[in-house]
Amino acid sequence: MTEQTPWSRAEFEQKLRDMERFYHIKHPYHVMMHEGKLNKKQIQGWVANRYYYQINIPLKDAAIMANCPDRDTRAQWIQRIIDHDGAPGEQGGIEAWIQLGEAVGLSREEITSEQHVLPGVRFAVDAYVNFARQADWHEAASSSLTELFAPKIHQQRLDNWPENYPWIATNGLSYFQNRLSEARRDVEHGLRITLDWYKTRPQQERMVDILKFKLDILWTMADAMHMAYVHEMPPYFTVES
Ligand code: AHQ
Repeated sequence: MTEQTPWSRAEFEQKLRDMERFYHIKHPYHVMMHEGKLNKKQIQGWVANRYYYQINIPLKDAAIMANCPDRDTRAQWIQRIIDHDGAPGEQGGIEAWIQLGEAVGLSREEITSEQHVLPGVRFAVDAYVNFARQADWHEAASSSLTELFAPKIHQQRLDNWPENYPWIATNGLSYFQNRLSEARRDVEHGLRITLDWYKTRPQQERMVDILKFKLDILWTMADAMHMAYVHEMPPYFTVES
């Protein structure tokens, strides 16, 4: 069978943007969050579990850099680590996430202990970090492109949390505010790497599969939280303690 002709650069980008239909903004947990239907425990559970995702992003990005021989790419990619870990003496995204945790009523120790992290969340996040460690660096870089769709979900939280969750101190929302610009900048770089790298049609189709893998990670994290905090069926809920 003859190989299909590659998509043009514009067609390829559109194929990636069409994957938005699978983004976790559509997950019932995030729909309930958007509609103001989550209670304090469910919000706290989400923040405590997403902490594990946030502290693993710098490890994921460092894995990409460790596999990347291109100095210019590394010089730009390192900003992602700085955004999360913070420049020396500055608060970074992880610290801002802990601030969000305190704003929703969790203690710093409760967040950083990872005591609330659900197995399903841990497995999904670890799958992302392990993919970044083992995959070609271009593929690992491309997998960050779920952030094509992130500004919308961050803006949603900024727009409706103050009204839907007035009990959350607004200084906790600074993480989402910062990600608006950081995500847009990261996507510009990640998209350029991606559109330049995948040339043949099979390679382009592979990239769509990689993006779906990352979308699966985000959806699975929300699934674990939905089972535990909405259906009140956390792991081993049927086992007598
Ligand atoms: O806060 C998020 C973040 O720092 C990142 C890094 C990026 C990546 O490298 O995969 N993806 C990402 C995302 C963050 N927040 C998620 C949200 O819904 O709050 C969205 C998520 C993403 O779309 O991948």
